[in-house]
Amino acid sequence: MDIVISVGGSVLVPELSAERVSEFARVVESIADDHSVTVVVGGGKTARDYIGVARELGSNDAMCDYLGIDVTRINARLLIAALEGTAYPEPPTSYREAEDALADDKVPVMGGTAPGQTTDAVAAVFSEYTDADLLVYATSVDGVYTADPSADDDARKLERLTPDELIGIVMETQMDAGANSVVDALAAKIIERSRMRTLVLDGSDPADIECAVLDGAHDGTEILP
Ligand code: U5P
Repeated sequence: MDIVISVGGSVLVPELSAERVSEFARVVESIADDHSVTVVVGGGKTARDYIGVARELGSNDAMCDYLGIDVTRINARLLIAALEGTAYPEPPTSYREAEDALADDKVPVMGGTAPGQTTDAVAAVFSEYTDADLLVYATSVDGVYTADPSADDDARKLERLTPDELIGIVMETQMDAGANSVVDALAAKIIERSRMRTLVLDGSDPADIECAVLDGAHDGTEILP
């Protein structure tokens, strides 16, 4: 299978720890033994901290986005370091470059590509571009809820939903730099048009990603047309 795994920055580096990044690398290597894998890494709290300061300094959203992209690539470099020769040595800055890395039998580990989106969209576009069989969002929440569970006591986790239903849920989310949503609105639109099989799951324990991909066992949300 061709698999794209989007790893939230807050999941890869809740705080900087070589042990944690190594655990993720082990899972990526295990999946890459039998599958073609691309990893897209987010910016996490560090990106949001930098964006917050830049905003205070008067930077506009696009400028903040560039700062966020730089942080996603720094996080990607940590995973590349842990993957040693398995990974392409640089975070690809374009989909074409990531595709070339795959053709070379390397695992591309990329961050952001362009302002106005998050790495959720990067993972969705690359999945579409390469006709991936499975797109996995390993996030800090354990699935897609009917509403924001931190704001709404009636929010329910969904085991399965259609891309159209996902769009309905995420369309309310703001698109400003550093925004947090289970999956950004652009990613949801791309998942819809490409009709891609997508999983959203809690990535706090990297072994859960391995189980989901290799055994199909997970407690998250499956998005199926
Ligand atoms: N970002 C972009 N374009 C990308 C990826 C990320 O502008 O292709 C910026 C956004 O401001 C985003 C931040 O909120 O970097 C951190 O990425 P993420 O952790 O939200 O995916």
